[in-house]
Amino acid sequence: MSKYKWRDLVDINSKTRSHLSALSCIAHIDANAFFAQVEQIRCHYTKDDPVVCVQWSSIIAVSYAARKYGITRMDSIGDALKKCDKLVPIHTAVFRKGEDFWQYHDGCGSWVDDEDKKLTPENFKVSLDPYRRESRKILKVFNEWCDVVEKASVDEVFLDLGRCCFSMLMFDESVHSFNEIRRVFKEGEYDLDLYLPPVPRNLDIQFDGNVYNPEKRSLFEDWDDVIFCLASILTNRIRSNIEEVLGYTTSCGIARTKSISKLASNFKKPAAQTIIKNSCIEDFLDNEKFEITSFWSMGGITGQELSQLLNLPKEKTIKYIRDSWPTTSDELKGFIDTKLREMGKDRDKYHTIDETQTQAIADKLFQLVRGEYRLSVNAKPMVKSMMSNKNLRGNSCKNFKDCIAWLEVFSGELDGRIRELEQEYNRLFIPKTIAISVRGHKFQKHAKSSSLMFTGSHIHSKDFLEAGSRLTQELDMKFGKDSGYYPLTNLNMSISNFEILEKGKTIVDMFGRQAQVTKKVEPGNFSSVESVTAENKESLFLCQPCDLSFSSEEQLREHADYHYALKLSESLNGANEDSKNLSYGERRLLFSKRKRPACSSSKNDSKRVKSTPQSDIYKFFK
Ligand code: DCP
Ligand code: CA
Repeated sequence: MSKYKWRDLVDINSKTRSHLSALSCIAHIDANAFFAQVEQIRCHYTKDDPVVCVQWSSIIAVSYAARKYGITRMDSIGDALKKCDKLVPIHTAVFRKGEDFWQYHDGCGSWVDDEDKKLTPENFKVSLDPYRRESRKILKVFNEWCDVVEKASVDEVFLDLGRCCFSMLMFDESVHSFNEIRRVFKEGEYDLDLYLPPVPRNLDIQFDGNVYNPEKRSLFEDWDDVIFCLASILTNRIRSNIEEVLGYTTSCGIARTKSISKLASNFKKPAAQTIIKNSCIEDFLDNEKFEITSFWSMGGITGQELSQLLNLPKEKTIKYIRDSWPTTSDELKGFIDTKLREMGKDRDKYHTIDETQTQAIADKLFQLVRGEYRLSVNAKPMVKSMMSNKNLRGNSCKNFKDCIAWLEVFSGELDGRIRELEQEYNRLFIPKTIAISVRGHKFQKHAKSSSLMFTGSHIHSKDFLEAGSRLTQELDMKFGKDSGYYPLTNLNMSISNFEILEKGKTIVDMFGRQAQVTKKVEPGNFSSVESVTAENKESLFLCQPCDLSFSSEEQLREHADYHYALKLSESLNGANEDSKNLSYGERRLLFSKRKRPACSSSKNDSKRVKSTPQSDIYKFFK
């Protein structure tokens, strides 16, 4: 018999609960040497050409071909050229002081002898726009394959593969080994609290990638391994798709939590995937020289302070924590509380830990060291503000006129980033506030902000430039004569307080509570905007077929899960004409003679709903 229950399996099909299921399955996928790959592909080099991406004289990304020469990000471009004379350095795109657009200047850079071809920070500003563009293209491919994707940074994502694996296990006709569990599920002969049947022998599926398995455990001990195997097949397809369409290689980790999958994707690079079976988590954490500080979020000062507080040894800290506090996180919390109390006044030197957080810290640590720290895969929060910033060197900003030349650059960059957001979300983004901040050469800071006014349907770089120049002039008049002001050492422009206007017709509030959303509006006619504030937003969480409203997005999503489960059940058992899970089109297709009014509300039992099979729509849904 399996050690997992039907509930564990059914839960991985839920968008909200999958990460909490004992059968959860998460992938972390990270592009290899990302900026270097972008430049390699843009300039038509091959993967064997030792490309490095350069910013001024620093290397910011090293292709795997260049890594073979021992080149790292720590090397200056001069040092790297000494290690490999065939090196292909490519500078990032740059804005020129006084221009509001970025450009590549291929063949130019600090390593070129010709003085006219050097790109200097005095006259240029780096643009990362090309990498964000490529990142968006990659993200689009992920979204085509998986409906729970979190963009973790410019070149990495987490995927919650629960739903995809569930559907491969139950419905994928190219997978043959699971007839029995499919039959039981299809006929509804299961109880959520019962254990799953044993995994069939002689499975006809194989892991794609490297299964981390130093102890030579059986590959398919239980259903978790089956799920991970299906996941590995899927991520291999997704990654191949990205490589075919866009050219980028990636590395992938598959495990039951985000933190373990991230360690796994980093384990073997480039173009590889590593699977950490649940039974191998401790082997992986203990044998591969990971420390508590290896976990994302534990790398900085938090990890250091915790190491001191818990008197951790120099090595094998993960195992040490697991063995020292073996049963519950309460023991760990007790230990931390006692230590903090004992420390008395000295406690102030711990910046990241105070007694209100010890429960949360203890829980997190206790779970992390066991590969049980379960975070959900979430869409990234909406940006709340944007900044274009320049650290200024020497005399590159010695008067008001120079400031305006940099403001041109900032306006162009912010304009480009607003356009990016608009494309990504198919909305109009209108920042309502603009701020300018400066740092003089004696490092005093001054800032000024105002509301942003503009005419026309879109906000443009000239609007940023106008408003920014006004603020900069005010600062100049007030402080410009001070001895510590010019030349400035930093200047930046930021925009915030976005109003987000819908262009399309969808009424779904895609941003949750994070931003103010304004419904349907014609560009140019902002006065008739209907604002949806937190108070009246409740009506947005509406299930139209049921005519039920919910007080939170979370509740609505759970309700949607119920619909999904019902739909799945009906797809297997046949649907009633009054099913609220059929769209108008599906209903017409299946029951075309009579029309029905919108469904009435019914009691929803979270268990399987019995429905009289009226029409076998199994095939239809598939
Ligand atoms: N980056 C940067 N400066 C840093 C770290 C990263 O400019 N100190 C940029 C360049 C990288 C990109 O971010 O290409 C992604 O960072 P990663 O840490 O993922 O590194 P790479 O993708 O370059 O390499 P790897 O294959 O090891 O992931
Ligand atoms: Ca990377």
